[in-house]
Formats: sequence, structure tokens, C-alpha cells
Amino acid sequence: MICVLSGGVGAARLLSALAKVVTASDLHAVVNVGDDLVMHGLTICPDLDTISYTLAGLNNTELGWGLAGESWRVMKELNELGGEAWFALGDRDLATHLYRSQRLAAGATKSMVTAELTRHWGLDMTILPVSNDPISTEFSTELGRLSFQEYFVRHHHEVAVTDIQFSGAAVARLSDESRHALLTSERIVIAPSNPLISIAPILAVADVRDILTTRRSEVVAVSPIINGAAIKGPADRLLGELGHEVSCVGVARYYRDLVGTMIIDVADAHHESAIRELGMEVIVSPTIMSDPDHARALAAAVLR
Ligand code: FO1
Repeated sequence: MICVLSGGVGAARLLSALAKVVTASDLHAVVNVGDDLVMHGLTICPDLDTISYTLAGLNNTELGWGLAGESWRVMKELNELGGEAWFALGDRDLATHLYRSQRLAAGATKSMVTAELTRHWGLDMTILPVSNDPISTEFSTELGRLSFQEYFVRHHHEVAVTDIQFSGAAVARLSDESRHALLTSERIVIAPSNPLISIAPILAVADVRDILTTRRSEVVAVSPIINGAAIKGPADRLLGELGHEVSCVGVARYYRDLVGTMIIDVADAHHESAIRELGMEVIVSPTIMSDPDHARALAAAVLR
């Protein structure tokens, strides 16, 4: 079994690549819930949904979130009413949220609802929220404290950040299924997701850090920073704002206590020795999954 610590799009791509070379039922994604929010009374879990939709082939590739073939009639009406429409739920996506919210209100956990949804979509891979307890990633910024989606969507992750908090993480319990996956998998992979806002909330849940530290030689991380920049999102900007080196070496330094092997992009091959000096193994591989060959090469590197 392979266990992948996962954020959204980058993790979804890596999981899709891995699913081509490993039996899907051997893959377990332990997924960030720090981006989750309640809006219009609905519980929204962006990373769980991005991964599930992508693996099911239902994802909206233009937007990078939500469902393909989406329509926006409800949001249009809501906007005309003067309701909160800055965070958009498409008409098809709304069905997922109505289902999830009703099941949670009836006493199901996020783990249970995720299992029900992924079964419905025909996924063999196991997708697990890291915790069934609420965790909210929040930002201290030049505009004051912002929730994750206020920072990310409302302000287009363009405001300066001075600190990041994971509210609730200190008391959140690692879900039983995630604990089992972390303890029993042959390998733990940290996906090329944002270290500070997608992976850090997972690491903030009690016992996750300890398990990774104990299993360090079996932990592999894929750098989301290539040639000093993130492929997508604010990972590069946030690393710089919070005092980390904006390179795969900065990412390696951030993970050094937890990760035995760093996978870095071929464009960063010249950083290999600097990472080895941190006491980590290094694999140089294509990491941009731009075509099936590169995706397969990265999957092979992760499994090496
Ligand atoms: N991203 C946007 O840029 N604008 C949106 O209106 C938006 C809505 C949305 C609804 C459901 C969902 O699962 C994701 C959504 N996202 C939206 C993406 C999301 O904000 C971020 O990409 C992730 O939280 C970061 O991984």
C-alpha cells in the first residue's frame, strides 16, 4: 500500500499518475481539510472534492476545481439576490454539497461521506480526510486575519502574509483510516502540494509528525517548487514571505526531519548536492506531469 499526503490539484495529478502503475486499491490519499468551509449552511471540502473529481475523470480542467460541464444558474440567482456569490458552487457541484451536508447533519463523519461519494463515482482508490474534526487554515495578513478562502479566492492570494494558523488542529484527532494507512503503507509520499498550506495542516494533526519521523526512510516528498517557482498557486510567494528559501532546497529543509528522499525536477539537478548535505536522498526526475510519459516517469521515481 502507498499512502499519499495530499492537497488539491498537484496531489490529484500525482495520484492519477500512480494509479496507472499501481493497483488503485493499493493507493490511499490522506487529504488536507484545512481549506474546508461552511457556506450557505453547506460543508465544502475543496481538496477532497478536487481529488475525487479528478480521479473519477469528472473534474473541470478549465477551472482547476469543481465539475466538468458545469452550469451556474443558482449562483447567478444568488448574486442577483445580493447573496454571497464570491465563492462559487456550480449547479452540479451543489448536489455533492447538499448530499455531504445532509449526511453530516444526520451524524455521518467526513470519512463516511467521502467513502459514499467515491463509491458512487466508481473510485477504487481510498480517499481519506486526515481528520473528522474541524481544522481551519487562517492567515495573518496586511488586511488582518483572513479565512483560507477569503485569502485564496476573495483576495486571489495576492495579499502579504505574516503568519499561518491551523485553528482546531491541536485538538483534531487523526482519523482511524488515515492512521492505519500511515502506519501500514510500504511508502509514504508527500505530494507536490503547497508545503505551508496543504501539507502543514496534515502535519499539524497529532501523531502525523511522529509517524513520519519514525518512518523517515520510507517517506518520499516531491518538490512543488521547480526552478524557484510554483507551477500553480502561492507556494513560492508564501515560502518567501515566511522566510524560507524559494527553491527545492528550501522545501527539503522544511521537510528534513520527516522525509528520507526528495524528488526534485530535472531543472533543479544542480541542487542535488545541497539537499544531500541535509542528510536526504535525492531522485532527479521530471516532476511536471505535462504528458503521460512524464507522469509515468514521476510515478516510477516515487515507487523506486
Ligand atoms: N476557486 C476559485 O478560485 N473560485 C471559486 O469560486 C472557487 C469555488 C470552489 C468551490 C468548491 C470547491 O471545491 C473549490 C472551489 N475553488 C474555487 C477552489 C478552491 O478555492 C482552491 O483551489 C482550493 O481550496 C486550494 O486548494
